[in-house]
Amino acid sequence: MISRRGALAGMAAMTIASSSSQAGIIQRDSAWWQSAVGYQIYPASFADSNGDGIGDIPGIIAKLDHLADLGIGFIWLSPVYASPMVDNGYDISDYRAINPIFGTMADMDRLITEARARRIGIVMDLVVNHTSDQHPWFRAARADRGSPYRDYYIWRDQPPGKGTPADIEASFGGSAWSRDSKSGDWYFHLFAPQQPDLNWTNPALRAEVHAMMNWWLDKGVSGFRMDVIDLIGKQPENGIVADGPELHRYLREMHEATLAGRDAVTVGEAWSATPQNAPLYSAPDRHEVSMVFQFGHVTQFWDEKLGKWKPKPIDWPRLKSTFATWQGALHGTGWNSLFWGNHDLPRAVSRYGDEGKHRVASAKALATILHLMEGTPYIYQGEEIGMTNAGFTRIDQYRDVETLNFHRIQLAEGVDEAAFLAGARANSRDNARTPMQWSGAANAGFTQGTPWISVNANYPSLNVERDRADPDGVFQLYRRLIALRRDHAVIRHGDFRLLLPDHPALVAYQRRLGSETLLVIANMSRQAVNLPPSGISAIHGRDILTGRRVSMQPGGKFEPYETVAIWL
Ligand code: TEU
Ligand code: CA
Repeated sequence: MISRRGALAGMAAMTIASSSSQAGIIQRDSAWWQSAVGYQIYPASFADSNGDGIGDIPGIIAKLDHLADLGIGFIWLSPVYASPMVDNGYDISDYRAINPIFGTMADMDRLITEARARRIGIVMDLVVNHTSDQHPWFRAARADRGSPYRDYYIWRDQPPGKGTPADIEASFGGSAWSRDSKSGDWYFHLFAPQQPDLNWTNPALRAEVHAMMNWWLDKGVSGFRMDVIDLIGKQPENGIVADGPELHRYLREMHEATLAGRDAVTVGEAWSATPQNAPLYSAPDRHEVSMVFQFGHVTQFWDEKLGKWKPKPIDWPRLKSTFATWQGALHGTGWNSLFWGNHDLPRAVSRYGDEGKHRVASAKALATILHLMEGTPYIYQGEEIGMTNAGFTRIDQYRDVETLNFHRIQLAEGVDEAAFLAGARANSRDNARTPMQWSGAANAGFTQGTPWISVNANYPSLNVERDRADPDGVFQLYRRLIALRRDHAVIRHGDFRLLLPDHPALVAYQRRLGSETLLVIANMSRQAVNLPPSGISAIHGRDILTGRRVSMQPGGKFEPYETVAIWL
């Protein structure tokens, strides 16, 4: 077992990667990605270097010092590959080329090198559930029924209807089967029609994906975030989409062919993951992925019928219980990921905190309760300064294919436009895709040109320059949280006990490892609340994040979003 000042403290991905740690020590001696914090970059919205209004790789390179100061260990880079951009790069037409709007392969190589010089790894987005319909494989597949690439995709000669194969809906609306005008057959796509699904039952396709992954790993990337990886075992003919019977076999085969013997990090996006099956992905001795992104805490507040377009208010006792279940399920059996937001989700502070008067306090409280749990935390760009939802009020402000599709579909089904726009304002993916707010300069310092999507109007007061200058700002708090995780094994590996489970506003838990116990309490509401008479005894000590003295008896008062983290 490693000491409180972990042996790996301060070491970065690259240093450790070169010493290639063994799977056997992962549970207690931290793997580099168990002490590190990830940071997601959505390239189009991060930093524009050439004034075309779209963020790019040179823009990212120019901002690496900001991320190095924050202390992150790796960047999850959303897709920068060649793409017609129907789904902002999640529709790839060449896995080994960079989209010219983002830069060149030389820029990409420079990003890897410059990041490594700052001890930051680059984790690529691996989008292999589907390709773009412009990928040469799909072009060949539609041009010729006899092409070897035909079977890289999923076809049928009957229109969707009653009977077999089962009818399945696409995630972006409409049927998952579209008719190919060239061959006249129907092909399968779980997302947009321009994103045909790959046929993972085909071993040649799987081998191509493995070769491509090795090509990137050999270039020096530190791992992959695997887009909708729980869908690759689908069996449309049997109505099976997520978590298919061959899924884990494919993941083990992929690991064996690409990751084995390398010290990379992998995180599979798995909307279907449950506390029961999540350990199957990340148990170290199964050799599949390091961890999954699971969405229990997100989807539990979606409407049964209208889904994300009719979100429910956050119910903290339910949310706390979900976190506690996941903490327990993966402790010692696998590894968790921790996140509030990403490029598909609303801004954390808008969804779970207070984007108004208590914006800074609630952003800090959210950061604290998330980062002091067990797992690898991920920060979505802008979260480190408490950026808020877009605040769009008209459909023409949106760019996201999912939002635009569902606007059309739901209005046709009779949903009132104001109701849809209210849902989109709360939950559209574009909430997190407005440009990064760097400064109070024009366009928040994101671009010299016209941004591809509007900058949030609050940028003059909410930007990196201002927040970083504030010792009590959001950025400085994130910095401390990241450093604490690196330095304290109890944060990485301690067990988790939820306290005050039924309290409507206080989030309270204990982490314990050996003789060390950390107590975390946060008031996640806009009202002051009192510490209940039982459940937690008197709290005395120095807050590990602010250094202030805390001395409180049961009955003591917590101000809105006040947070305490102390050693017991
Ligand atoms: O997201 C998976 C996915 O299912 C989301 O589209 C999600 O269902 C939706 O936002 C919820 O309403 C991944 C990527 O993160 C996303 O950006 C891509 O659009 C999608 O896969 C297809 O590649
Ligand atoms: Ca640009």
